Amino acid sequence: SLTKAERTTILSMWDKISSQADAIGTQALERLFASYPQTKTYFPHFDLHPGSPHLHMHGTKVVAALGDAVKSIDNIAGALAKLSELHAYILRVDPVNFKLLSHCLLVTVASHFPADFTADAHTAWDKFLSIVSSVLTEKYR
Ligand code: HNI
Repeated sequence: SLTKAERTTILSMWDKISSQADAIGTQALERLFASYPQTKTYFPHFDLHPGSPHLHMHGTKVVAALGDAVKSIDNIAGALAKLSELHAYILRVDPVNFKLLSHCLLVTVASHFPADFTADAHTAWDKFLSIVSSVLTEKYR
């Protein structure tokens, strides 16, 4: 679980990230679909071209959900319970894909805020995203 210092790092960077939620979410998805094209199979109903309205809408939703987790950093499982059911029972996303999206989110945040993205910040975000991913995939087990 996250240390107190890691929680502080995440909370302190969140304001900046959420002020660019649309750009960060959209770019993370663009990276996901460009780098790992197999992930596109979950979105047959979306226009996945870079900058498409679907990418903007979905990217904003994903970052908003991360914001829910940040706001309930001591109870991420509770904050994301409904999303966990959605991904497990309805969307049936293979858990490997969460590592891929987490990586793309990490790279996107790093590229937007290079000065904030110290080694410690990298560790904190990596842990945070892996907790979010385990919450969203725990219903599979
Ligand atoms: Ni995910 C829908 C958040 C990982 C495929 N996803 C959502 C929604 C949110 C969300 C929020 C919108 C729910 C709603 O409308 O009620 N997804 C997240 C988060 C992560 C994540 C926070 C991990 C950090 N999702 C993934 C991954 C995949 C994925 C790894 C597959 C590659 N998600 C989907 C699909 C939908 C979805 C598919 C439905 C899209 C739609 O609107 O039809």
